[in-house]
Amino acid sequence: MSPPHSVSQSSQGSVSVLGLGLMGNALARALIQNGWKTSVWNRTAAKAEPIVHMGGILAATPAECIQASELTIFCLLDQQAVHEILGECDANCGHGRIVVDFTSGIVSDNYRSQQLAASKSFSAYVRGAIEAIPQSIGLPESILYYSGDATAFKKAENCLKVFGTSIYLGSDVSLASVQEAILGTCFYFFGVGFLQSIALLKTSKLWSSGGAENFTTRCVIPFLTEQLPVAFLDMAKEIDKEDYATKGSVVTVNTLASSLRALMKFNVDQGIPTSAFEPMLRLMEARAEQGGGGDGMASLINVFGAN
Ligand code: FVH
Repeated sequence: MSPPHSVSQSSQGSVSVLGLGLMGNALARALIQNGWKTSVWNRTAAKAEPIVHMGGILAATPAECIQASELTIFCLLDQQAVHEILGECDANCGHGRIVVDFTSGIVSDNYRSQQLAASKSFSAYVRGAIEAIPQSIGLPESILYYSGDATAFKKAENCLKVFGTSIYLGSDVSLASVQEAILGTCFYFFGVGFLQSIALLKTSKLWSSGGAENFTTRCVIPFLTEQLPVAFLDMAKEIDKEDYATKGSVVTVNTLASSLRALMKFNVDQGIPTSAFEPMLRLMEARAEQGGGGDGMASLINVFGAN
């Protein structure tokens, strides 16, 4: 019996995926479903079984996987894994091939990976950053940022578009990592705020009316999509202008700190820990110590020392 999407049905070129964790798996699936002849390698070979069942070709070693295609995709846990794999390849392994690396890492890791890829004869190293969850790979809402050699990105773009919407940031290979870190920072802080609010909901008399999903749909999503964008855009404009004077129309840091303390008290009263609030309170106190208690919330940017 043929697998649902057999390799013989491949209508596009060939591509290799190294790393079949949650995200690598989603990438390999999208490639196979879009007709790409897909070779795969994973340290734990058993994880490749569903992909092989769909028509993926299992390589025995990273080098064998890389050499099966002109385009290599890395989607590994961390840059150390990328360095280990590239380090073990022979000097000609990547000859004329492009590598697109979706593995998270810091700026210096990317330069190291770029260097290592060049030393293994890859023609270019492109860094990709995925702003999506594995389940949304393949949808246009899935945004993927790229940085590195522009010609290589152009060549790979026809393949990369199967993952979602591609945005090229520029030739410095680290730009996609920076973008990933910036949006990741937003995600984790929104995440903690969301979970804190649901914890509060669960202790309250509102909890009976339909659970977290209902509350999220009715209240949290409209708040995030309709109210927060206005407030955040206003703050962004103030940061660009470096003008934080409230002119009587914007709430001050001192007032916000007072509201925040009241909110913390409310949470404590409901039996919910408030450690997640403390960094924000410390920022406000530090701004007040700088003499900026009468400025707007955007002025807290000065406390980060990112001027
Ligand atoms: N999942 C997501 O939503 C996020 C979206 C934003 C970007 N991240 C980054 O993508 C990289 C991969 O993430 P993942 O979700 O696929 O991660 P895991 O499911 O944990 O899979 C990790 C794979 O890496 C392999 N691996 C780990 N260490 C090594 C090593 N030393 N040598 C070779 N392979 C290694 C691991 O293999 P195995 O454990 O199955 O044998 C998995 O294939 C990541 O950078 C995110 O930050 C995803």
